[in-house]
Amino acid sequence: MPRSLVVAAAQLGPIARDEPRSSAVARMCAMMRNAAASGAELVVFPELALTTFFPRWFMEDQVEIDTYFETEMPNESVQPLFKLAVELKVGFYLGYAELEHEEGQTRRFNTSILVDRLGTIIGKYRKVHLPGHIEHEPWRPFQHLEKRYFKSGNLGFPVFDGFGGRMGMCICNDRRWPETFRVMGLQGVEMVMLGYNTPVKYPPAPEHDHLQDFHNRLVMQAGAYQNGTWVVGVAKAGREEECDLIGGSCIVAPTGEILAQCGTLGDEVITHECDLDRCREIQDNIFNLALHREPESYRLITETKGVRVLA
Ligand code: CDV
Repeated sequence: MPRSLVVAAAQLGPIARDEPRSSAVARMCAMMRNAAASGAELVVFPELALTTFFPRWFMEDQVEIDTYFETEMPNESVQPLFKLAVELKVGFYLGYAELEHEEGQTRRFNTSILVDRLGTIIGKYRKVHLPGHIEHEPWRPFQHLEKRYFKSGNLGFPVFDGFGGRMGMCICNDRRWPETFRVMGLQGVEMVMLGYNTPVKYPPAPEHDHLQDFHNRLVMQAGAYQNGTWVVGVAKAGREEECDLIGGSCIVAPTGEILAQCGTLGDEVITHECDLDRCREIQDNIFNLALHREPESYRLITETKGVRVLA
């Protein structure tokens, strides 16, 4: 008997700056219904799915900044999504901005949660790789201030038992780093869910703008294959407040093949029946980590942050 999991990638089109959370949640509920009608047991939504991608604006007023954050989860705004999930018996991955009071400090993270089919939060991840800059850089056509508004995640890359398999999460820029997938691969991950907001334009290197979709697929397919895991990557797409975001949400097999992909830049649901046992094809063979890895030769990876010329 294959260990089958029908997963849905629920891509969101743009969310306006003044669009209330109730509207974003209603759009996600509609997609969840659609996914459930196609047999989905798990729905993956994008990064920062409740609001517009606010790090594109420089803000100094902390009260204004905090309007984009959630102080508890679930809360009143997202309650309809949790309620519907229980009704439909569908789990979900959701990205949001988290404001947390911990150890006497207020901290802000770019977070995702995994909710099971009973509406219980069974996993939390906080984005580790924060792209962009801290200060206002007026030369840019739009800002990318994740380093200003968030702290780097303090939970590592945990993997959770759920949906009949080993489930992992990461967020947007994390997918570009092989370390992200390998740390989860070393915990036997079988499905990595990730949401992203990726502008078509990358102002520091505009010569790469035409490669954005290619790089998106490249890193997700490599992460899947090199760790023998399913990858479900989900965009917030389209023209959001004058900023074009790529789409290309997709479901990638452990072989690195894309088996389903969105074709629009709007709200769109795709599904695929994933056999989690297919991870064995890769994890027991070409990437049998226990058999073939040579960690002694990789010590530099954890000893050094930047480039160190050895000789
Ligand atoms: N939200 C992101 O993390 N976006 C980055 C962009 C800025 C390069 C990404 O890696 O897609």
